[in-house]
Amino acid sequence: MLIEELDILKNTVLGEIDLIQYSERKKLADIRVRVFGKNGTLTLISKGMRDVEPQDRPRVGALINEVRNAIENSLAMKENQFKNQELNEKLENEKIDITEPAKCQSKGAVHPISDVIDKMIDICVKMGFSVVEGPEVESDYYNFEAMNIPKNHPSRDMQDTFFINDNILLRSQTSAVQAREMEIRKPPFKIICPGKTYRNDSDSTHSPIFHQLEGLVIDENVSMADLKSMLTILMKRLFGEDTTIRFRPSFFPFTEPSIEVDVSCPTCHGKGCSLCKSTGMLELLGAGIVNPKVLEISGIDSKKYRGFAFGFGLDRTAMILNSIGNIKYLYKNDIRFLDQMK
Ligand code: FA5
Repeated sequence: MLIEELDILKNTVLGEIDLIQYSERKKLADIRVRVFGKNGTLTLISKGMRDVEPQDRPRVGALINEVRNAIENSLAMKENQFKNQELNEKLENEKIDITEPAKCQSKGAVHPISDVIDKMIDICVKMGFSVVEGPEVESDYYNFEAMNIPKNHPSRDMQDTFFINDNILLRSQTSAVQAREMEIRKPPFKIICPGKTYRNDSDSTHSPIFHQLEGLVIDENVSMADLKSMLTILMKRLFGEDTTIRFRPSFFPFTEPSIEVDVSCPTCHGKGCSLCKSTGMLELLGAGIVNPKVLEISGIDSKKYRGFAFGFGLDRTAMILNSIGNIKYLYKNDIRFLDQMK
């Protein structure tokens, strides 16, 4: 009876193993549990040995061993076969084509405004300037009053300012650092301050957020000639020796006399276009001899010291250097535009 059972078990299980395909390989583990597990068929048959007549036990025992070995071998062979198949499949899928060209990581580029700031700092530091920073959220005092622009002064209209409250604002000019530095430094000194500035302005050459670079030189004998020659050297180093530069008289309450400086238009190169409003030139900066009143407000002896100051528009400098026709491109974060800056 037991011998018959063992025979049937052996034949059915071996037949089953034989039919298992690679895609069903999990079935091998099921069979192992079903036959050799705690309550597996062969385990239970082995337990039944105690009911076998003693004279039959060696024969039945040998048969149990034979069936166990046959099933074990068949399982092991199939498992081995599937393992090899799995390995081959892996090797096939992970094949590396060493002749395939490498995938290059696309590299970013320095933003045109950061590039201009770096270039300006480099030129100015070589001229002996120190670089300082000032707060973008500024008090009315440093932005206006210390710059000789009292409350209700009409020149405040020229800088349409974002006020946070009556006394706090987003700085409309880096000139705010002038008074801060004059309060803490002893003349003579030369500083520049690059940074963000804010005004309620928007067209092809004006942006509500823009960048300026302030320069301030305080010494005993400084003149308009020093300012003009310093600016000429700076601009020629920046834009090239053959750049057309135009100095015009202007007005700022904190400089007297005051000038504005223009450079040939990046789009039409002086011929006249919509960007430069047909003038052929683009206004780049304001400058002048520091008004003695400003020196006095910040505690500097205006009888002994004089100074000159300038405030570059860095966005327009970037536009000129890269022939950019609209200031908005600098703030759009358009990869196609930024890619051209590499
Ligand atoms: C001033 O801001 C003065 N503080 C400059 C100055 C400093 C004069 C020291 C004398 C002594 P103005 O408002 O003209 O001046 O601005 C200076 C430059 O900033 C402009 O020539 C222009 O290049 C740039 N600029 C002004 N407003 C904007 C704007 N909304 N968007 C982009 N650039 C601007």
